[in-house]
Amino acid sequence: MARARGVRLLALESVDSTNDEARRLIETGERGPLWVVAARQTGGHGRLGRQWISPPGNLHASLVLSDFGATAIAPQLGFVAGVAALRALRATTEDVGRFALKWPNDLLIEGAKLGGILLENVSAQTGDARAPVASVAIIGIGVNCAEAPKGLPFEARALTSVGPNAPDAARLFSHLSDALVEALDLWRGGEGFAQIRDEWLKHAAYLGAPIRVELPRETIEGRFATIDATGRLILATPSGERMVEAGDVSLGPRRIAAGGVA
Ligand code: BT5
Repeated sequence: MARARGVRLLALESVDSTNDEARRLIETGERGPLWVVAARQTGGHGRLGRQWISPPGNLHASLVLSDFGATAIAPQLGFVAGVAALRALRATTEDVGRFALKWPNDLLIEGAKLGGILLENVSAQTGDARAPVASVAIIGIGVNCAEAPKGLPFEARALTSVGPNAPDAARLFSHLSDALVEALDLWRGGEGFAQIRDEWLKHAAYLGAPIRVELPRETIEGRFATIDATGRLILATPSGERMVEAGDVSLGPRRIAAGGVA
């Protein structure tokens, strides 16, 4: 289906990062829709330049997408991708309850990190004097199909933990690429974000629960109330609602141990 819609595929054995390769292609004129997929990455990364451990057998894929709508709504694409990834995981594992989406960009399996989404935007020349610059999105998706790293500060898990019928990276990708076309159709350049948001919230980890959000300069605690019409996290705190654009979420308030904060 994705191919029928004109989505092309560049499949690589190894690359530093599919997002970085996508960026280089955009810089030389690529406008998508194009998937860049690699069997392994040597310099995969997450948000804020964090490392993304990318052993062979896992899924590493980035979609180059332009003409999706106004630049301001580009952050919504992370939620579109999350919904698509969740649909693909459920379809390929016939599993209904194990997977969850963790704000803003994590894929969870039974609470452990299974994958992540890295959304980046590149300003590109259009060659049109009336609108010379356009935003091209790179939607990067990594899923631990075969192997998950150990020794992280939180638990990571691989899809193989669902059993012998777990999809390999190729099968998951074929569902994911179709699911993303469908989710983009539902989103309709932002007009359908309410439906994407509803579906995202249906599978949201920690919704209604006490959480802790680490921001660059502070950590805030409160109840995860919802996400708003633009995808910001709304935290209910004793001093009122806080809207958070980006941060790292973990469950529960910091435990207060005798004698101080644990
Ligand atoms: C993410 O970042 O979760 C987004 C990851 C996106 C990866 C894809 S793969 C295809 C494309 N090309 C790229 O170069 N990137 C994208 P963030 O929320 O910042 O989480 C990063 C953190 O997750 C790291 O600091 C580690 O703690 C942890 N981590 C690293 N590798 C992991 C893995 N394979 N599985 C689970 N957690 C991992």
